[in-house]
Amino acid sequence: MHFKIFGDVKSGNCLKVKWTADYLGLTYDWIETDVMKKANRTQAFLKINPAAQVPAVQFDDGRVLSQSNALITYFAESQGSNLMPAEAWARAKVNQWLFWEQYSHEPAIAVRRFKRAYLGLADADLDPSLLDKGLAALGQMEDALIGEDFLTGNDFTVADIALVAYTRMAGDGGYDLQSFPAIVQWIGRVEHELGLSPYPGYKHL
Ligand SMILES: N[C@@H](CCC(=O)N[C@@H](CS)C(=O)NCC(=O)O)C(=O)O
Repeated sequence: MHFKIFGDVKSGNCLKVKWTADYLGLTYDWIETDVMKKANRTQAFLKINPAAQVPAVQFDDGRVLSQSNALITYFAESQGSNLMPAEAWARAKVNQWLFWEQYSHEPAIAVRRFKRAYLGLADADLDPSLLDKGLAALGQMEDALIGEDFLTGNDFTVADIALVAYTRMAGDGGYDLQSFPAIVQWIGRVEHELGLSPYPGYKHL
């Protein structure tokens, strides 16, 4: 299969898709779509994704799929990869993390990062609930990772890819990862699996 990924390199949601495709050895063209420059609002892009969001993937046969976690799950399943386990309970536990990421993690950690790093807002001008919600999410991850290699146990899955995307960037959002040692070690393991260098911080992207 061959496809185009419309993505913004600053976006964890987009990088999840790139990393999964790279891990699986898929071939694609990356179409940089800078949301700060409103490249997601052009008529051409809105025909691809009327929701005006990246990531979006257009396959060579014209089919389009969006939503980062739907994309990484599709890539894994279509390739028969253990990144999405076949056994029902194991799949359910991966899905548990994927749904949780989109409701309880990304809306706090990614949003606080975006407001601080890209909109340049001061901490005093940010909704305090973003910090509380993000810290609660990190606390849940820390508890789950103590004594475990990966989020669902011994196996590396799309749950780890989805969660590492914004967790490794959490410092940009003003979250101190040093308070979460099991997360820090897990980030290193996931970066190793994906062949990534440590995240340099948004200023060095
Ligand atoms: N739930 C979506 C979220 C996608 C999303 O929020 N994309 C952002 C970049 S990270 C975007 O395109 N923002 C532009 C906009 O909404 O105008 C996913 O996981 O793919």
